[in-house]
This record gives sequence, structure tokens and C-alpha cells, in this order.
Amino acid sequence: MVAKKVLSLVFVRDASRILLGLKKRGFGQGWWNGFGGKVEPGETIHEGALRELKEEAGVTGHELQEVGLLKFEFVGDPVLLEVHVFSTTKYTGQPSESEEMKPRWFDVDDLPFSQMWADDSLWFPLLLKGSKFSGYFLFKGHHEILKYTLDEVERL
Ligand code: 6U4
Ligand code: NA
Ligand code: NA
Repeated sequence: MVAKKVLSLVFVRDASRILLGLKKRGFGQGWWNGFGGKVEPGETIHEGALRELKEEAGVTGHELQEVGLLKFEFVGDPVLLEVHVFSTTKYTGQPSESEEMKPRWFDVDDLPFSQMWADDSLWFPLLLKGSKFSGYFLFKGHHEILKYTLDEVERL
């Protein structure tokens, strides 16, 4: 059986902006990303999402909605990544820099796609319009998508 890693990815939004973090280390270093990480034993994916948001961005999320399910494979790597995408407009606290992330608000019309994972420009339009989506992406290295599927779905 192929190993699977379950991860969260959280986006906080307001009327015209979305909060991203510049990843300072590890997977996706140097790119703007949502907040998130590996779900730990004993916590639900939702709990993991809230924990990572707090750890990495310094804010407490409320009423997180699960909006996307993204699966990633990397050529030569047997591990399948299963990324659960959450979105909310409700949070308390002020975004603040952590060891892992430097948070910044971006206007939704001016997103830094050239400094984000290549799949993001494909599914962000669905996220931004409030749809639910499900996708699969096969990467070669960290920059090139060899094939993908992406669907807007009624439920995840
Ligand atoms: P450590 O440092 O081991 O605690 P952890 O914070 O648990 O790490 P990390 O940072 O490796 O996990 O999590 C990766 C993050 O990147 C998750 O939020 C999922 C997200 N991610 C992974 N592949 C992605 C991709 N292709 N596009 C994207 N986000 C991706 O937008
Ligand atoms: Na992380
Ligand atoms: Na983690």
C-alpha cells in the first residue's frame, strides 16, 4: 500500500483580501501559501487546521468550512499527500510572524501566483468564488505539473 499524509491548508479571507504566509522553511519554502500542516495523531483534520493556523499565523479561526480536497503525487515518491482545504472569514487575533510563516494580506485580484505552488492558480478561482472543489495533481519536482484533474463538486 502507498503511504498517505493528511494535511490541512487554511485560508482566512475578508471582503476583498486573503491572508497568505511566506513559508520560511521546509516544504514550499519561499512561496506564499495558506497555513497548515500535518494532522497529528489524536486530532481531527479540523482541529489540526485550527492548531496550524494559530501556530503559523497567530490567529484563532472560527467557523472553518472545508471547501477543497486536493491530492498530490510527486514522481518517484510513493507518498500521496491529501490536503484538506478550509476557508473562513471569521477569526480573532492579529496575524503575526512565526518561525515558519510571514503572514500578509493580498488583494484577491493581485495574488502572487508566480511565487505559489503551480496548482494554486488552477483552483484559486474556485476557492475565491466560494465553490467546493476536488483535485488531483501529479508533480515532477516542485514546479511542473505533468497531469491533473480538477472538479467543482457539490459536496466533498
Ligand atoms: P513541520 O515543519 O514538519 O511541522 P508541518 O507544518 O506539519 O511541517 P508542512 O509545513 O510540511 O507541515 O505542510 C505543508 C503545507 O503545504 C500544508 O498546509 C499543505 C500545503 N501544501 C502542500 N502541497 C501543496 C500544494 N501543491 N499546493 C498548495 N499547498 C500545498 O497550495
Ligand atoms: Na506547515
Ligand atoms: Na505540523
